[in-house]
Amino acid sequence: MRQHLFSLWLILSLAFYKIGLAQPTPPQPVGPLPSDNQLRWQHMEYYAFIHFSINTYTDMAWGLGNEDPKLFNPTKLDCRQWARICKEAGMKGIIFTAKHHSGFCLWPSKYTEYSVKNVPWRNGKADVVRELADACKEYGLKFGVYLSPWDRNHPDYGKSEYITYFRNQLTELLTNYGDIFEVWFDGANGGKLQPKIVIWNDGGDRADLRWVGTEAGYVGETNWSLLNATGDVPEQMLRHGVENGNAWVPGEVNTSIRPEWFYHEREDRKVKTLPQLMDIYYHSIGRNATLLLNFPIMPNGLIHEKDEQAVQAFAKATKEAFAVNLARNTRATSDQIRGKSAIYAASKAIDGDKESYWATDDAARSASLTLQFSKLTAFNRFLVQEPIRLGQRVKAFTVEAFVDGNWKEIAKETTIGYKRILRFPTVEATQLRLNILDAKGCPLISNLEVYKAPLILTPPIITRDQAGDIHIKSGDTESEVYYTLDGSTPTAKSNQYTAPVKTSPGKVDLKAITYNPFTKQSSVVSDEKFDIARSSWKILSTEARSAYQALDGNPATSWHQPKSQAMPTDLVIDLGKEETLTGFRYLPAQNWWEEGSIITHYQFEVSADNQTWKRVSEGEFSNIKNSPFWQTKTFEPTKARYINLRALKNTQDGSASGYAEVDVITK
Ligand code: FUL
Repeated sequence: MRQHLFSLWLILSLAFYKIGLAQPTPPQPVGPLPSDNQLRWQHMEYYAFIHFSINTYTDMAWGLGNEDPKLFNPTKLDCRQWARICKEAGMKGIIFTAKHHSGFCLWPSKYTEYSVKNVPWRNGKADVVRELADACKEYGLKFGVYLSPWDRNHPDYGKSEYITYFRNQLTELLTNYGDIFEVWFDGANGGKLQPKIVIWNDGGDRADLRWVGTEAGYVGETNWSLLNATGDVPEQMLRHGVENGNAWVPGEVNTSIRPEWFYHEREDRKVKTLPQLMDIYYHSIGRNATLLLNFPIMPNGLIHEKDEQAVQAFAKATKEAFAVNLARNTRATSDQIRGKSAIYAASKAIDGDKESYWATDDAARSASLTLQFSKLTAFNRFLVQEPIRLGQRVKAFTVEAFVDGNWKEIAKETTIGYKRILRFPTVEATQLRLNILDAKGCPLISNLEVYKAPLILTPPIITRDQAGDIHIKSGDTESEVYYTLDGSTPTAKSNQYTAPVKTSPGKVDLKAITYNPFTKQSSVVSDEKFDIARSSWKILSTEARSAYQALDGNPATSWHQPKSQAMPTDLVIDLGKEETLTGFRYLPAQNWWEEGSIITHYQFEVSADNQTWKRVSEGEFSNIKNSPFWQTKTFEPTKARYINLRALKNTQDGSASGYAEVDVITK
């Protein structure tokens, strides 16, 4: 059969050659190239992470490995609920924490006693990995596993025997649960492989995709799917890839729908808002990466309804944003067409067929393509794709709109890759032009789309300064801000924010919205609960005025301990009067890598007289390096006037710990 096709091709080519209609040769790939598995994975675009383990029951970010298995008791476990939510949200698969750092296995592994087989729940007969694999099959989702190399329970961890244990576990997961599309080997605590690089195919001996160096939900605007896949990869390279890298290692953006990966009731008010999720979408899928969005499972075994609502709203909004492709009815032209052949015409970029593409001659490194609208058209989104099976090529491009008889630049960008989506203020134009300014080979474009997405108002940001005054910042210049202090939902009839709100020194619950008076549109509600004001607090352990940046309510400003100071370091504060304390909160310096580091291990002490101290809490701020968010620690109610947050260890030995904010929780 093959031979016949070949002969047919030969005869036809010769015939065309004779009559002068020879087709140009197809463009040569510009390597490195993705494998079929990597292409399949890239097309998935959006899939879920699920974090659930023994530490769900101890309210911790990382289990210690000594938690009693009896705690594991998901009385309402329903993996079909998880799968339904993911499916309805448009996700293509689920990756599950089969074993997190505690070492507790959610399947009855033959190789350890620390698993679901030793819990009273369901008489030790449960296998959560199985239930989820089955639910995924039922809902047509792909299934993947997270298997932590770091194991805080296993006595052999760190010894060579552990490798056998780990291999055995991996074999169990990869042989007993059907098709697995991705395996996550987390790099925490120096897991033996490259940090966060995941391997996902059936026999690959190298990493197939990469962590993007942050858990905050974005990858760099410049994002090459290439890396030099040897040795340690610095964070900057994870964020941007490497233009001339020697391997195809595309980025995967992983982030949680709440601040942390595991469920904490206190985060029920911190589920990401629609504008936050939309930003994540444009900063991941819109920047040549995939999006792995996490749901924490509650102790009862279910996804919280607020998380479900958030992900549904997100699905609805992306559907609305990309509902009508305005490029479809345009005329696409270019004066640079490979061999002047119809096969590579500009129209191939808007024909809806992702296999066909507009191509230029081999020598070209820059080229332009114009879309002509049939009438004046308003738009604010531009989507562009390269046929990456022939390599990622484009290094620089601009987008222009033809407005009132002139070309106006609306975007100037770098890489494209599998998919790039640009957001810009709405323009009204009769034409749009894509100018590729530089590329690693002749430019090829497989798809162009243009949209007018509905505007979504950004909710305001609420902070409270040391004096106790509340500041509210609108997310939108044309909009007004309204707020309430009585717990009710704000509307355009509530108090309008014009200047900082003076409050009494006690606790405050402030809710606010952004409101656009022209469109009468409101944002979702921002809700901040503040503890007592810090107006009479005094820092005793240092004379430095700048230390008060840790109390100024502004997460962007921070104070670092002096570099010369040896660990442990103290931050002693006089609260001004006796309070009944039930916990404390620490927000690490947000730019910590610039000036020093942040605390990973702490002690918290309280005193009535600044003489005799009592330790009320000590431990670790797990995962703080990758997720530098608010850390909350609670303890038995204690009366005290003085507090000391002592840093025992930080992210980088020998460097100064940084504090963006320190706060207390009172009864
Ligand atoms: C991190 C882990 O330490 C977190 O707990 C979480 O699993 C995240 C996805 O990766 O490195």
